[in-house]
Amino acid sequence: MEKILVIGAAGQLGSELTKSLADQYGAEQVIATDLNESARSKFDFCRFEVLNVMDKDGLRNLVKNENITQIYHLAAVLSAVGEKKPLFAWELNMDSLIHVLELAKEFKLNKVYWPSSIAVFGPNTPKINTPQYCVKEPNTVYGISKQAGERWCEYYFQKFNVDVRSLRYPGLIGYKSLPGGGTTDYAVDIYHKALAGEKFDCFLREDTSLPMMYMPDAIKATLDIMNAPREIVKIRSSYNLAAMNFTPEEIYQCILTHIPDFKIEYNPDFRQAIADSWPDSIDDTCAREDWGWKHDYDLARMTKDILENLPNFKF
Ligand code: AKB
Repeated sequence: MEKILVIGAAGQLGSELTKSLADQYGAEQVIATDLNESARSKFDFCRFEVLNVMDKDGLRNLVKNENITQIYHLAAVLSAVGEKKPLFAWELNMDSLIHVLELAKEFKLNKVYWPSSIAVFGPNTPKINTPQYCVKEPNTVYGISKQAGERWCEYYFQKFNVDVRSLRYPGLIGYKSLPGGGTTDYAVDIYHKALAGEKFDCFLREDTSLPMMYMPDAIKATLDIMNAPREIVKIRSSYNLAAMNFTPEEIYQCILTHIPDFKIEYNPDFRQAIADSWPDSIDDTCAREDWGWKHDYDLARMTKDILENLPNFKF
């Protein structure tokens, strides 16, 4: 029987993924962990433990004592915060991954999931329909850590037979938790401001196109790749993954069709340079062909869903 450990469970992805894992494997088979005790209230449906992923011994004890068979390692410092605290971001993102891969090797875990990002791409990457294999050269610490992490994942798979699987997420948009520290987060905040009847101050230029994905699609992709038979997961660094691309002006116009008096102002800050170094759109043919990836949500469908559901959601 599988026993699942989710690290960084209270984050934007983890909050929703942990529930799906509890639904799939049974609540008693899932342990959610996070740095902060205050996250406990989010996990009334499964066990919760406070865990600092940098606490190598604490992590090892949990894996050993609980007979963990799969780890979802979601803890990371994202792009915008990473630029403010580069050495901290590098240390946390890299050391924690190595701890997890080492434990997977030592305890012969069945599977490991680790998210990568479109941040692995950089200014010399082809911007339109960015291919799976191309020049990367990321210029953010977050991107550098994700690129190095991808190489480590492939290395542990090749050398030590660790079954690690990974996706290069685009900007993830969900309404069930607030994001923190990313460049694509504007596309979450904008819905909160629109529903609060406030003007939105956008930190990116109106014409900045970025790859994005609605959270239900991200959860589906994660479960699909983790449930896929080992032999069809051919890429062991990380798969390109795509759903939609839009600019701040396009998401604004889409919200306007529901909330006609919503106002926006553009005041680009340091995050513009980060966004400018990332692709406009992603070619995810490998994910579609290898394990049957298919997205459900475009901008219009996502916007309708968020505007209908966000007002009823309690944080
Ligand atoms: C960020 O903006 O840093 C993240 C990402 C694209 O990985 N959402």
